[in-house]
Amino acid sequence: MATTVAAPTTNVHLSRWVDEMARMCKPDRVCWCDGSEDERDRLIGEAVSAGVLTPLDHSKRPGSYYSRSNPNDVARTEELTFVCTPTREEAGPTNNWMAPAEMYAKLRGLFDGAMTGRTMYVVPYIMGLPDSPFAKVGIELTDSVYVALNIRIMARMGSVALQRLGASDDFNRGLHSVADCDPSRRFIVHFPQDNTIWSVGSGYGGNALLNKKCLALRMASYYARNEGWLAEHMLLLEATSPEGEVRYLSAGFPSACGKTNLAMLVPPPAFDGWRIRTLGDDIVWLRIGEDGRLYAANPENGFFGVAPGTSTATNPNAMKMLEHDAIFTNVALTPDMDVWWEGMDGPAPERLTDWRGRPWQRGSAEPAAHPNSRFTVALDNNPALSPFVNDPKGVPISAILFGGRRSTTVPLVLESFNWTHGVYLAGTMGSETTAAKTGAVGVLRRDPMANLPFVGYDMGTYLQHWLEMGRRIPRPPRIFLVNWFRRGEDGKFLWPGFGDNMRALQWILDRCDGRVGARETPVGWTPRVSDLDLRDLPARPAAVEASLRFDVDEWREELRLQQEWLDHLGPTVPRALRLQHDLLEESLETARRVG
Ligand code: OXD
Ligand code: MN
Repeated sequence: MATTVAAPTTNVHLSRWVDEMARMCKPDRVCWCDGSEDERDRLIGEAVSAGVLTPLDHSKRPGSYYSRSNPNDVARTEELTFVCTPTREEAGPTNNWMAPAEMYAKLRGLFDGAMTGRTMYVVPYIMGLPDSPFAKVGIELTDSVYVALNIRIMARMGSVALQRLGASDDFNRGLHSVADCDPSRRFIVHFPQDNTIWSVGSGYGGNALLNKKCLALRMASYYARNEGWLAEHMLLLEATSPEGEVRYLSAGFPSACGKTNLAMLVPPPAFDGWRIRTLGDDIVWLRIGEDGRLYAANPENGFFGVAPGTSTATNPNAMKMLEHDAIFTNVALTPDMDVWWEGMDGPAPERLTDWRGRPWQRGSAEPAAHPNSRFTVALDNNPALSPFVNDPKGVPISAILFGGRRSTTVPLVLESFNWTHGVYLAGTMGSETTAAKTGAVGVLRRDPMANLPFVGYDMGTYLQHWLEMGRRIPRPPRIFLVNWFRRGEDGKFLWPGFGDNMRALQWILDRCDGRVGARETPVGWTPRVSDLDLRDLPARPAAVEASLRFDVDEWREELRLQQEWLDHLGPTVPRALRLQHDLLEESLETARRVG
């Protein structure tokens, strides 16, 4: 039976629930987290003694630690993630579903005694700013000190959350146990009606930091629909022109498709005077402001980013923010206790310890860092953080970008004709899968708004909600598709990407202000080569031309796949999107006939 340390709260709803969960999980100890610096040091001490964290060389990376996970537990497991609404229809065809009572019974069996011999950490946190009326309070009970330390970075954690909660019963009840980390007993389960999340059998961030994907996206999207706002899988950035004009963009890309890099973009030398600052790299909550514009806020307090591919060339701001107080998970270790990953600056060291703890030599066929290895750092570490990240009402956005990994078909940038067309393009968007989820990599799958794994209710209803939001926003942002990943016939990327994406951002911002031309294609507006500022671009003009190309035959096939996708989503797909599909099909047929 747990020895419960006196709860630092008079909130009876909270203390009763913690007692009830402790009776089921039977930890040896219950530890209430207050978020203080002393506590951080104590938890790190516990994690180091338990071998969960290894200190890096603090003369090279002060305050930074290394963690290696169970090799069976390195990514989100979508096939084991459930939304348990009272009816299957409410969860829809894109979520796994089980009746809530049946799922609770199954999970109670797995949680029963799961924390014996362990500590249950009570981790109170706030998603959003503590003084924002829109913030949500959650409490995660976890037997993982790694999870407690990561939430401490990713959210406002500790007493601040208990203060905000007061005596209220309105908090997300998160229960998490790594248990025996067996994939056959792994479940990540959302009960939206109960504001409850239970996750068992995994310590991986996306499965176990319940504040992030589970609360701030799946549960939040469910509440957002009822309350008239949007919870989206998007980065948020601020662009300041040489003339001092400040504009904000949000962008939805699937996991491991460059959100962190775009959010931290450093413009190329030809864009002297432009400045990009970051507000977030993964989640935004969008609300209609009093002035009729759409306002975006990042509810997180940190970055949980993909390490491989991050370098001074691709993301200098990220490299700077990783210099201190970071947790690295499943990267490789150098002999002098520093970190390394594929794509980092310079050649690979001669010898490393790989992410599984095995000796590794340069030239080895296997990567030294896991492709989904991660870093966790506070927002404040970012040298180019926008101060408006702390504005509780958020920032007004001029444009929303959506993008996936598409080797063919989708041009570098495509502006939608209007909101409904934008919702169609985003709602039928496809992307080639990455290592951020378990399963095959490089398979084309439809990923509406890059939010497929994170919409906590029926997808057709979600698309209807997007359409309705458009009607309600008096001054809506424009919607664009972008694709940095199109390849030429030689298989090489046509567009250099990274800092040079500034060229596409500038066109997007100029389009919002009606300052630049475009070419109308049957599926949207694209820039002509002459509409882009290509000074000093390290790419051949022919490659740029090819990256912008619209191809009737590719789009006919795309429309066919989009139709299949809408059919798969079923009867709740809004009629306006069906009609939009037919209109695009007709326009393509005309284009094909006319040539
Ligand atoms: C993430 C993800 O970790 O999308 O952000 O998987
Ligand atoms: Mn993500």
